[in-house]
Order: sequence, then structure tokens, then C-alpha cells
Amino acid sequence: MELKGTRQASEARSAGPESGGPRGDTTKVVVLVPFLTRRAEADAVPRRSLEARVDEAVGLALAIDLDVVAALPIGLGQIRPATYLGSGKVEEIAGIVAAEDAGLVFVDAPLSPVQQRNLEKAFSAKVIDRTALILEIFGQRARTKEGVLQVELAHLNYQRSRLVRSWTHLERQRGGFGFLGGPGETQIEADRRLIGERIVKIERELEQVKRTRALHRASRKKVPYPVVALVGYTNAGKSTLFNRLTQAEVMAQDLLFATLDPTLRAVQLPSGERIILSDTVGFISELPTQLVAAFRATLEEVIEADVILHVRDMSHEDAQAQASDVEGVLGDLDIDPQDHQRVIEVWNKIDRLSEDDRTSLFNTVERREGDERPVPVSALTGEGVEGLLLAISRRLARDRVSLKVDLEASDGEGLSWLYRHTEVMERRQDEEGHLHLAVRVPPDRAEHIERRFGGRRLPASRRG
Ligand SMILES: Nc1nc2c(ncn2[C@@H]2O[C@H](COP(=O)(O)OP(=O)(O)OP(=O)(O)O)[C@@H](O)[C@H]2O)c(=O)[nH]1
Ligand SMILES: [Mg+2]
Repeated sequence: MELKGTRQASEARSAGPESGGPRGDTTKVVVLVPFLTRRAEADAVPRRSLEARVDEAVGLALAIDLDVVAALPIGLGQIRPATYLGSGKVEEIAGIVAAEDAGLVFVDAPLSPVQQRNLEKAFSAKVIDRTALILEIFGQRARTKEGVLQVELAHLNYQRSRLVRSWTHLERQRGGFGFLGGPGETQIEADRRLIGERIVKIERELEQVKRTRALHRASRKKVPYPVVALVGYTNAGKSTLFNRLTQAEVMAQDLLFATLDPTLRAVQLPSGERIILSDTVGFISELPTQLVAAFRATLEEVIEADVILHVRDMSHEDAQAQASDVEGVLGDLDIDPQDHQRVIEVWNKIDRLSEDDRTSLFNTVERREGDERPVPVSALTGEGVEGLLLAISRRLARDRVSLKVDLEASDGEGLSWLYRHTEVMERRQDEEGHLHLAVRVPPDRAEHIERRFGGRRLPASRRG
């Protein structure tokens, strides 16, 4: 068995020995990545390398500052109903847990409550599965009221589905949001009715928050700026690209799920038009079902976006598998990932490629035609970003209608309406004082302008 020790300095917040509870330090975690040795997996699913899976699991643990004392791929002939892992493995791991004084074991798989409890007994340590860990990360990251509520809701639903006793006495002593302690875990003890009541309450609050946000979005819609949303696998470089495009300083880190709540900024394209750029939460494979719903709400910006940038880390060995995961989630959001009128693939991190890989990537890009052509960039160095902006402009120009509007110079009200509700591309005043404007609007607004101002549609000359 390979032992991939990845120690990370972190403050030791030892919970201390507990009679009957986990013995070790609950900030020290052993990461287990079970994989089936006889794979019955459908070939349609792109395979992930085991090493990348282990890296990702370690990344998840590091994302909440755990001290990873060991990370082990665990080959399984079959999944055991009682303990998930075979008894030999369980014993072996228990030895490692004790030797490393780890108080926590992260099993990168979905565990049943029974399996979790049995493993906790066998390891004398707290055991969490993939869903619990991701929920924990989300709990720490959520900043907006809506984000916090959504994560708590996902958390409660997860708890309700597994009401079993675990090391609850420990959780009471520790702060924090969720599974590693705090009020979330305490409620495992509470009965279903209490959890149910809390769920209803949160759902009601969420409704309210959503209504407010829908209102905000509606009022933003009156402003004619199109919305461009960044989506992609976690750590693909969305926030880095967002910062490059907006000159903002959104947290961009080599950290899984660095971004949780959507962030919006206005950006001016070189062609002069303004867009609203939206940075969003990253996706991950085997996204826990409880979180899909939370994602859906967080991703409302994406659902309504005019253009979607699918940012991909092309230097990652699992780039293909990651892209399929992202496309799967887009599909769940009723967005067709193959609709290249709307979805632009941004091939990021090209600065990390070898000369050969770079050449072959550019060849692949060249072979694709028109809208299907991905845009290679490096969000880090800025290479290719001009091309990306151009690709965005082209998409936007296509589904917007350009109109020519003539106004009396005295029509100040009309003029200010146009500035508020359209993109004014050109403005000219003739000798007699008449104003001649070229404006651009979404198709549904064009009719109104034709009626109100007698505007005339221009041939779509700006189409790229
Ligand atoms: N070499 C290189 N590194 C990059 C590039 N773009 C992003 N990175 C790095 O990749 C890591 C992740 O970047 P982020 O921008 O935080 O990724 P993200 O997609 O926003 O990730 P989440 O918010 O976690 O979903 C950071 O360490 C970045 O510096 C790039 O073009 N080249
Ligand atoms: Mg981010």
C-alpha cells in the first residue's frame, strides 16, 4: 500500500482524548480513496486517474485546513455492507490512524450511516464521507445570507437521511458550522420532527431571499447589459480569469471551492459595450445530491446568462473527465453545453503546457470551426484574453438588435430613457439639431423602441 504522506502545517486544535470517543487529534485526518479493483464502470464515463482522485480528496481535506497525515488509495474487490471496506483493510487503517494520532478519517465515497458508525468504532476516530466533507467546506465558505441558508438546508437534509448517534459529545465542544462540530451535528440527536421544522423554516426564509434576489435581477434586467457567467470545475481558474477581466481581487487560490457565492462585476469590452461578469462556485465530480439543489439556486445567474464561459484547466490530467462533469451539471440546469452560440469553452492554463502539448492543443483549436472553436487562454499571464473578449462580443452582437433612432434635440426625456434602457453605440447631432443614435437592445425590447421612437432596424453589420 502506498503511503502518500502530505503533512500540512496547521494549528493543532486537539480535542483531547475522550473516553469512548475518538482518541486522536480531530484536525489530523487520514484520507482514504476507495476504488473497485474490478471496474464495472460504464465506458462512456471518462476514467479518472487514481492519482488525481487522491489529489482531489487531499485537496478537499486541505480546503478546510485539516492536517492530512496520510492519503491512501484503497483497492476493493467489493463493497462490504457493514464497513464498506474489507476487514483486513479496516485493521490496517486502524493501525495507521493510531500511529498518526489522527482523530478523523475521510472516506472519499458515499457511506451509509451504519458503515460510518462501524468504521468509527473500528478506527476510534470520527469518520466522514465525501458529502459530509463537501458540506463542511460549503458551510465554511458561505458568506451571503442565501448561501448560508442553502448550505444549512442541504446539511439538514443530509442529517435527516442519517439519524444515527455518532461522537456527538465531541461535537458539542467544538465550534463551527457542521459535521466537525457545532449546532449542525448536535441536531443529529434531535428527532426528525425538529429537523423537519427547521427545514420548513429555512425554506421559508430562502423563499424570501430568493424573491429579493429575483427583484434585484429584474431591475438589473432593465439595464441592458448582458450577463456573462463563468462556470467550470473547481480550481479551473474562474476567479483568476474573473480578476483579470475585471481587475478585481476576488479570492483566487489553489484551493477547492475557493468561491462559493456568486460575484458580479461590470466590465467594459474593447468594443465599448459593457457586460456583467459573474463568477460562480466550482463543480466537482460526484456532487452530493443534497448540494445539487443548493447549486441550482446559486447558479441562477448562470441559468439566465446570455453567454456562459466554460473554463477548463487544460493542464489537468483529468481535463476530459472534469469537462464531462461540468457538462452534466449544465445539463441539469437545462443548459445545452453543445449550444456554442451561448457556451464558449475557455481552455485555460495553457502556460503550464509543454511545447508539444501546446502545439497539439492549438492544432485541435484550429480544427474546430466557428462557434465551436474553443478559446485558449492563460488567465495567469493574460495570453489569449483579447481573443476571448472578441469571442464574447461576437456572441453578444448576434442576438442583439441594432436600431437607428432619430430624436428632437428637445426630447431630453426620450434621450435619457434610451441611455437607461439601451446600449447607445453611436450619437450624432446634425446641423438642424436633430439627434441620430444607434442603439443596441435585446430583441424583445426592439419592438417597443420602434413603436415609441419610430426606430429603424439596422442590418446586422456588427456581426462578427
Ligand atoms: N499556471 C496557471 N495557473 C492558473 C491559471 N489560472 C488559474 N491558475 C491557478 O489555479 C488556481 C485556482 O484558480 P482559481 O481562479 O481560484 O480557480 P476557480 O476556478 O475560481 O476555483 P474555485 O473557486 O475553487 O472553483 C490558482 O492557484 C490560480 O493561480 C493559469 O492560466 N495558469
Ligand atoms: Mg473561484
